[in-house]
Amino acid sequence: MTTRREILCLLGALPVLSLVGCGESGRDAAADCSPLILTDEHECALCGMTIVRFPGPKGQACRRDGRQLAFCSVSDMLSWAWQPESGPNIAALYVHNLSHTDWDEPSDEHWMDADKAWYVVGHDQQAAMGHSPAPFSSRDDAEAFAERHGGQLFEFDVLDRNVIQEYAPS
Ligand code: CU1
Ligand code: ZN
Repeated sequence: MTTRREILCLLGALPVLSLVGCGESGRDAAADCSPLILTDEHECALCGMTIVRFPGPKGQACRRDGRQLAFCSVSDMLSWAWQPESGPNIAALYVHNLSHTDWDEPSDEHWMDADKAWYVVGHDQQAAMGHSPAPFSSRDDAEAFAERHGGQLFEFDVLDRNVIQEYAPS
């Protein structure tokens, strides 16, 4: 069934489009920046792969135009967010909170604001695309994870490509 939303998306250049949130099903994204529930319909906005069949914490972005993007990994979300053209468009970034859910099958009941998380970089766990920073709301949990799996703790503000290159070279 083709919905009105999909038709608007197919039509392309209507001004109303920025409010419709093409590519995401069943919600008025402009009015609601709360995290999506990921299904096997969602493809990573950076690499295009199906998101939910792989382990590791995922990421989401809500753009100022209301569009919501999902990512196969925290790593791909950060790569997108660090592109110069992305920055001004970001209204919110979310990551799975590993203080409350697990690495292998992170639950969509446990998203948190990306900029409030502690990240472990350089641990030994594999995410969808290889290494991915592991986000925790609790610093203690991040430290416990790093004791078990290796890696160093970083806050969002100091995380960048150089940190990833240094602590988790690909
Ligand atoms: Cu991927
Ligand atoms: Zn990806």
